[in-house]
Amino acid sequence: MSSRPFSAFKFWWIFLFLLGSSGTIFFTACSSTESHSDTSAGPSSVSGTVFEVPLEYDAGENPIGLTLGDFNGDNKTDIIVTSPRKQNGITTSEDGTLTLFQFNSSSTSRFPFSSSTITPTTAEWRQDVISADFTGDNNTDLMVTHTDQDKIKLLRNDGSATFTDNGSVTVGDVPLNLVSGDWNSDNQTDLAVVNRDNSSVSILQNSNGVFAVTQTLPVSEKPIQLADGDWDGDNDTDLAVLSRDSTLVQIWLNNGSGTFSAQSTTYTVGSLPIDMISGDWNCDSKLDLAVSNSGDNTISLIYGKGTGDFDSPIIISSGKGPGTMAAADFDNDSKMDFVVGHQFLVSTSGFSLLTGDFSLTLSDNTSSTGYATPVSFAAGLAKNEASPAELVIYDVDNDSKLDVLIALPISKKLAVLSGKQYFGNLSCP
Ligand SMILES: [Ca+2]
Ligand SMILES: [Ca+2]
Ligand SMILES: [Ca+2]
Ligand SMILES: [Ca+2]
Repeated sequence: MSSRPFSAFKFWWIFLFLLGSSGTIFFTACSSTESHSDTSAGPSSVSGTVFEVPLEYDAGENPIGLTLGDFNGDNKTDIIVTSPRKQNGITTSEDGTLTLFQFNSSSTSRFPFSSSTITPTTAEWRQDVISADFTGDNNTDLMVTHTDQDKIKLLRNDGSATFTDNGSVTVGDVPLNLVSGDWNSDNQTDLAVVNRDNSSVSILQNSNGVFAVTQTLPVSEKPIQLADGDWDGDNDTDLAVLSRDSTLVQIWLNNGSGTFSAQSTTYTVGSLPIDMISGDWNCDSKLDLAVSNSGDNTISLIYGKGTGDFDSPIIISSGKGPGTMAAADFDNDSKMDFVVGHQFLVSTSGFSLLTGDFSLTLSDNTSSTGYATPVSFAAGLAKNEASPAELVIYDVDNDSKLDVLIALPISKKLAVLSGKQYFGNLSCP
């Protein structure tokens, strides 16, 4: 265990700001002491013509993670929000509560879901959560990181969105981020997890729902995010690793049987990178990468050549403090657009408050970078509490317009922003 296992990005804890003579104490939450822009201007408050005013739903004590899946077998997508920590005054305690938003076919709401709380048998710090059928029974299970114990845990779904503990596997030091994929093409869903504090990635293979570490990749300093995709077009799934302190993306290619080898070329991103996603930004059938750089308010776009090599990163501007990001083609020009969550401190008259917003960056063929200036929107109703921890683009209300789901830990809400303008696509045509 690290002596400071909880200081990673997305690790929310209480933070207090003492106000001079008034003696008032303001509490807010912070994901990292070192990654926030400071500004005197507050967040955007306009939804305008692009999104409806946010709808908000209670989502646990400290909602920071979102995962989508059909958890009750009705072929409709449900939403799970994870709350790793409870915040009581200036202390925090392990939580691990999951809030299930189950699709309700009889609802005519813009958010046709019914919520319920899934409380763990034992309170656990579940930092990251992903969903897939890990046991081969066609039910969508959950895999969580039990970060303070250096473990990952399978929560097995019985098919009715009831989850039972199916055992843990020890991985590296401070596991932060999970991805799943079939590394060895045996039709069982395998895992990779990034371990921040011993700078490694654990590769785990699945045998009928039982996971074992089969390889440990030594990676650059302080890895925080993983992305997967077939970078070299040989029909097996490869990995990319984002390391915060070295500001590097490293590429690891799969030999086809689930053993990964590092490519010698690495890609330098901006300062204090937070998130990395993969997708085909220019719809040329070659997978690309994007990294949010919170320290310099930019996004690095790294276009794939389809050979396992990538072009030198192209930098586009973002709003203040870019963090969580997602991509979709909102305006149907076969170029992916980016939705980015921003976190930043606002400092006025003696105190600072962590706040945020989100932005939409549309593709623009007339721009030298291929992208227009980002447009910012409020992420929640209480604008000084609306600091996005994670966001997902999805057509929540099934009107073919892309919507945005945002986890807001300070306000303890799931925000839903229904799209008004763009009939988009989540992927290339
Ligand atoms: Ca490959
Ligand atoms: Ca591409
Ligand atoms: Ca577009
Ligand atoms: Ca919609």
